[in-house]
Amino acid sequence: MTEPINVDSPKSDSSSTLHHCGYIAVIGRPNVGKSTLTNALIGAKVSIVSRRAQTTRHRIQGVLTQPDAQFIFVDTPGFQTRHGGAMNKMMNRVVTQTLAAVDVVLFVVEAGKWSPGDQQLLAMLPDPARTILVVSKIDALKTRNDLFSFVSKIVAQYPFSAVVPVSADKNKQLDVLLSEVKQRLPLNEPLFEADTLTDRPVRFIAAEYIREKIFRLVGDELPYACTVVIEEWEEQPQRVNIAACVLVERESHKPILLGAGGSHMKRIASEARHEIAQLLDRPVHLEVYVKVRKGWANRESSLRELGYE
Ligand SMILES: Nc1nc2c(ncn2[C@@H]2O[C@H](COP(=O)(O)OP(=O)(O)OP(=O)(O)O)[C@@H](O)[C@H]2O)c(=O)[nH]1
Ligand SMILES: [Mg+2]
Repeated sequence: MTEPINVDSPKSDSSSTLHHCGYIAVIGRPNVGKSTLTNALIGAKVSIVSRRAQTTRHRIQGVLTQPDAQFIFVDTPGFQTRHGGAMNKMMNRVVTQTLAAVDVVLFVVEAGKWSPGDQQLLAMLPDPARTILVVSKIDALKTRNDLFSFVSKIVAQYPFSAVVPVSADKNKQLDVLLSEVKQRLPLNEPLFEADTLTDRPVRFIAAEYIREKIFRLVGDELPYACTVVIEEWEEQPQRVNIAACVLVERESHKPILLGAGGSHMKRIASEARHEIAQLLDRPVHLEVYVKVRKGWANRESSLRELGYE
């Protein structure tokens, strides 16, 4: 399938000499590929990715600027209702607030994998005229034959204004998606400088890169018990010195995160340092400590203090 399935596409763009600019929410249940898609659309890694559900915890804007349009994608945490707790409530709140505040909504579902979580989100979608169904990970499908029936069942329940199957990994159909989005963006002057990639400061992205390595390299529940705080950031002409602290919830988490002889933590720090150096385009000295802060994820007040919304 190479063409988008247009249910009710707007007329061809007669205002192409005018400038489009607006906010586009990227929403979906956990793990459907929202952050991978956001990064692929803007061509930079502003949002971290892992094979675990609920990797993204914040609203993160990724900005793409073209001569006649500025796309401000808003990556969001995966919406879920299975687990309670202050952190999950906060993450879901980010999704509902984002939905109410954007010009276009990309509802991302994984090709061939419809679940009750998708069904719940479908019921929360706003105005169909500004909502696009994005079917992700089409490269992972064994056969494309099932895609049409998968999509038919979804569009029977909600009148999406367009349907675009994509592969963010293989860069498939992202240009088609951008063109569908652009037609739905309001006419506005750009809000960001042309070279801006995100609304988040580099310190935030650096802390996220460290958290990503924890999500990728440490098993089980531990990643969910961790958050990363940048404690020092010293810019020197030749390099940047960074000290970061990983907060864990219990004393027993510490040795698991460190690994035998500190081996886990060495690998986490080394992979993160490499990636932060690429981001800053300068050598980086990175030290990572581990501290216990009991119940940091279960109190609204400590979440806010740690930079969660
Ligand atoms: N085959 C394939 N895998 C993908 C694609 N996009 C994402 N993935 C994989 O899907 C998993 C989840 O990707 P994320 O981008 O972190 O998903 P997410 O929706 O942001 O997840 P949360 O933030 O946890 O809600 C990772 O293992 C990705 O590598 C794709 O286009 N093709
Ligand atoms: Mg994500």
